[in-house]
Amino acid sequence: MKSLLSLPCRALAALTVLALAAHAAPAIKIGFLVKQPEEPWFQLEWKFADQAAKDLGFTLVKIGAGDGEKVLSAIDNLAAGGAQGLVICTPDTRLGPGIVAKARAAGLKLLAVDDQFVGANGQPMTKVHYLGISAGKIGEEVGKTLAAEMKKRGWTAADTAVCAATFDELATAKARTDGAIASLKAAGFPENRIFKAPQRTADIPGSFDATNVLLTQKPAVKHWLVCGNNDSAVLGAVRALEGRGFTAATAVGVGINGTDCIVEFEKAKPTPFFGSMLLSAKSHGYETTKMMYHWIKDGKEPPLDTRTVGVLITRENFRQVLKDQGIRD
Ligand code: FCA
Repeated sequence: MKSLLSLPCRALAALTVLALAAHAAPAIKIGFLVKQPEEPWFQLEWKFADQAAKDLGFTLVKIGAGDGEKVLSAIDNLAAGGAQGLVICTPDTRLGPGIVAKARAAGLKLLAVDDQFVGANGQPMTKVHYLGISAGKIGEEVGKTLAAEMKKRGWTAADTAVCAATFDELATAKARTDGAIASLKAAGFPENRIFKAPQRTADIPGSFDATNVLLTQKPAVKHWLVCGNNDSAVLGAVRALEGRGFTAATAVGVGINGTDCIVEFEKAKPTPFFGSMLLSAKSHGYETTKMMYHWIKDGKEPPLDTRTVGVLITRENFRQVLKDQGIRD
């Protein structure tokens, strides 16, 4: 169909659009990349980031990237698409220097969430803006809870052992299980009855496999206390324990995240998954993207290092706490 606009008219319209575009502030676009999009924790971070995008009026680009190659190409795509910032939980913290270089070249502001970048010297990259959890303290709370539950049940140290499903290559994960072990020891639990089950992958199958190896090695233990990096770690361990006949009456596990264990709490019959330290997905999703938005829009730089806390949830209180935190209606 022939255009109704005459040529000069069309040229004028195009010029007007150009003039308007030159005056309007560029639309703000922020990427939010996570390492394990299948984990409910990350889905909730995204949900809160979406809420910030809606409230503040920016565009959010959600990207799941499980390896370095995907991360680097995601940064290229974001830059090509006009994004100005990236909030990222990297699949491998040692990619830190590469991500920083790539983001700088692409003109993207960068904020690491959950997992802090690690430099070539193996140390945390403290100059990259970061929001994460107070991992050691939250781990200590896990250990205290386990010690208290053991006492409540009247279990003796001779009959009880600790299974720590560990993922030590990730600093925040190591700090969590180290914290749990430290507070169990401080509560008087014998060190020689604390066993690590090192996970090959930081997910439920990784912990299931690692725990099964430990349970095969320690068939005489009557009661198990379980800690791990996150809910997935404890869920995998709990599934392995159940496979060997352990129940809520003979094993107790406490996770971290509080978001990946809801289905577990909703089961009619209690399982050995006793509780979880609920983290603030809202801070990690809403606040991070809000900080990034103001950094881009107003030049307001976020704090270099922000740490968030956790609160214990169990079958008894999870519904109320999730409601209070705006996670559930
Ligand atoms: C890490 C873990 C996640 C979550 C987050 C806060 O990235 O892998 O499960 O605990 O820290």
